[in-house]
Amino acid sequence: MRGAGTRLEEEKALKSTEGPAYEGLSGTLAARGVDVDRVEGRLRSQRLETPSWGYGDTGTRFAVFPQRGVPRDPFEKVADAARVHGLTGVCPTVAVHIPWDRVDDYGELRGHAESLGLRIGAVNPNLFQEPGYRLGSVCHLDPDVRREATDHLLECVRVAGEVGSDVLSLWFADGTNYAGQDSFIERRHRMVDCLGEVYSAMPESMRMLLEYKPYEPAFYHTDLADWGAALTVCQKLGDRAEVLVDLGHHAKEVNIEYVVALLLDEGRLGGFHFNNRKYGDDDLIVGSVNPFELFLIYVELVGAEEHSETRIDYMIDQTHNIEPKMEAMILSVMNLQEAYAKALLVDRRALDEARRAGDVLGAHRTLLDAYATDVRPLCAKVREDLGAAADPIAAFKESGYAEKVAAERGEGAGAGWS
Ligand code: AOS
Ligand code: ZN
Ligand code: ZN
Ligand code: ZN
Repeated sequence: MRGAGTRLEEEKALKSTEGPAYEGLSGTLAARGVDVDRVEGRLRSQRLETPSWGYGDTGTRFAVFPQRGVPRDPFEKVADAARVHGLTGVCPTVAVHIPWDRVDDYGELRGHAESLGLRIGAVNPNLFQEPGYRLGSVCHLDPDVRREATDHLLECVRVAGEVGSDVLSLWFADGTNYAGQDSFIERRHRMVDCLGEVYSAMPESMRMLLEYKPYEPAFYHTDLADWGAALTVCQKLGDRAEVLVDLGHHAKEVNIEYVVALLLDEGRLGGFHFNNRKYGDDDLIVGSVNPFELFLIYVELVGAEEHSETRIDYMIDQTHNIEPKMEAMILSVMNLQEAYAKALLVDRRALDEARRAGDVLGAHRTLLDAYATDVRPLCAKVREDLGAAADPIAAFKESGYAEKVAAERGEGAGAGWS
């Protein structure tokens, strides 16, 4: 029992902004030549967008396990997202999905969000649920189906205007299941035509993000299978079309941090869908399987931040099937804060010197030194400075919010996913 008590106290100290943990860390960092104020400033300016669909009941094709207290409508999803922002301090926007978040009055949804200190972020169309899309949406061989798909995208451009968003975030389930089923190239031309129409309809201030995925739901080929397919379509559309990287959307061996660096260098990295996976597009909590990969992605992002101001939308794309949804979201946000913090601690000068000297392992160890730093007290301090919670999960549990909404909402409703 005594051991457990001590461990709990240690845990508590690590998450507290007072006492030896924070003092010790900031002292050590300062001794290492880190400008702690600057790092904290960067951490305070981090922005992460949470997805409305991550708050509702989702599932796999095998089952959906309903949880008490999940939101019954888009207004309640926004309320949960606002609570996550209140606890973490860095999630001021929530992505919406049409039709799952379709409402009669988008101005009202916007007003509701703003009254809770939140804004609506990316608008995500849905071109994968309707029976008419069996053979594709914007790539379908039938012009009537393509018309319907394009009209839905145009509807989402209008919705974005009404909710005050400037991002249209597109993912297509389009693809084929059998070799020979359709022409790769004709399908690509159909997509470019439809997207060209949508791009022209977007106001100057709006950006289009194109998300790629190698497989699923299509099993033979996907029409935007990888970063190259997405990038070249963006280049055809114009400067305001950029690539979105979802961490679950790569073949197993793909070096995602390299893809990130490459898109940054092309000036076409538009955004992320953060999540984590073990096998497929698992949409698990960010950093739960491969935190080192997440850190390495942030190392590239921090490197680029030094000399460019390009806008990147950092979004979470998760579906929580067995875990409590808000706690899962909060943990993802904390893991993203920690990954960013560690990347900010990389000794860039030492890294550069080691690279120039051809010191392979010196360079590698420079990254390991930053990664091995326990940044939790630093992140807790930053959250507290933002008026959020030093320990957001404990604060969430103590607040009784989950019990309160469970009583109010009862069984809730699905995110729209089935
Ligand atoms: C699907 O696999 C993609 O990750 C989508 O970005 C997303 O999960 C879906 O569009 C929900 O809106
Ligand atoms: Zn995604
Ligand atoms: Zn996905
Ligand atoms: Zn995913």
